[in-house]
Amino acid sequence: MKTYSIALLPGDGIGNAVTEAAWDVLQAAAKASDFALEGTFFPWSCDFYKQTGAMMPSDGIETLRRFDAILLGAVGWPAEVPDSVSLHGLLLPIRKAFTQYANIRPHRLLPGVSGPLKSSAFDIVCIRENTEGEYSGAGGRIHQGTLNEVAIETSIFTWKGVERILRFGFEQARARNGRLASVTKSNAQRYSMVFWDEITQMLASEYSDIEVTSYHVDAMAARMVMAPETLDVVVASNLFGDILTDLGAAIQGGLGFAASANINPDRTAPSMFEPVHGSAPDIAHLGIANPIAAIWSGAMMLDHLGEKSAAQRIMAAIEATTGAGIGTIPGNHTTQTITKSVLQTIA
Ligand code: GGG
Repeated sequence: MKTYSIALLPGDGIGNAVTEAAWDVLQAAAKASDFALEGTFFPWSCDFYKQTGAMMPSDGIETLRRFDAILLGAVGWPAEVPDSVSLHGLLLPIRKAFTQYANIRPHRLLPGVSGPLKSSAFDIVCIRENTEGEYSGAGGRIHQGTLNEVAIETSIFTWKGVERILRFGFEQARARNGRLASVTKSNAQRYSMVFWDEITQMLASEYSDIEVTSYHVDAMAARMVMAPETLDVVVASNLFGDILTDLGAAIQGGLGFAASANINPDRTAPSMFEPVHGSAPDIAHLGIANPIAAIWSGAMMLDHLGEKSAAQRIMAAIEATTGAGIGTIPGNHTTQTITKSVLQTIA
């Protein structure tokens, strides 16, 4: 029987409950489709940081490299570890080390979920650049703690990095409805974002079958609210993609429904799958975290591993669950009830 080895990193807060839920569903889908998933749990988190002084061991990246994929919950416990430490200590290094340069985030309404917009007929895939740009980590502070303090955070945009994410976006558009929206702020940011626009134009002539529109990020934010049905594939830098996909999550009913895949398209290292949401300390011990985003991310993992019918089986079970009104309104159902409903439909 084909067996996939999966690294499980639940992380912090609700990451634990939603990863457990997603793992139960993935196991059920694997069983129903005649393959196996072998999970190895890693306790790398803010708790781990408090015990060891690091978010993961020094050989953490090499340890993860041997897995077929990584399933991650959420990272962050700001009351005890600064978010800048936890994010740069676990999530961002994994994305960079494994060249997971494409972060895919689907935004559509699941059956039974009412979003906040009048328009419900949207189906957007945001492609967020995931390894450089504004989250490169290049910068520093001098004269810290004095009135002469200076802080610099430099965005890094490389030809290679920009071209490959745009190509990925063009290919996604080709596989979908043939429309690509490229997002920058090239009126204000006249170096990096003009560079991005120029590479978009260069590729547009190569992908003449794709309808390409360039938007400024502020205009895109408005469009995602006012006319989301006009969008198909949206490609953006690391920071802009991060922000726009929280907006995407909002229009699809909330962060409990927003799934994501950090993909290494060349398959030279494992890809990582995680819900868009964070650790949600405010509800972490209430048992009401919505596991649907994590389960959907798990379905994206199976799709990436080539187990398409198992992935579709999970999506059908999610849709049957929300279609029956389970998990559609925050706090109305427990994590356990929602998971049980998805599991019942898969079996
Ligand atoms: N689900 C992963 C998680 O904890 N996300 C919180 C977050 O702020 N992530 C930042 C990012 O996606 O770059």
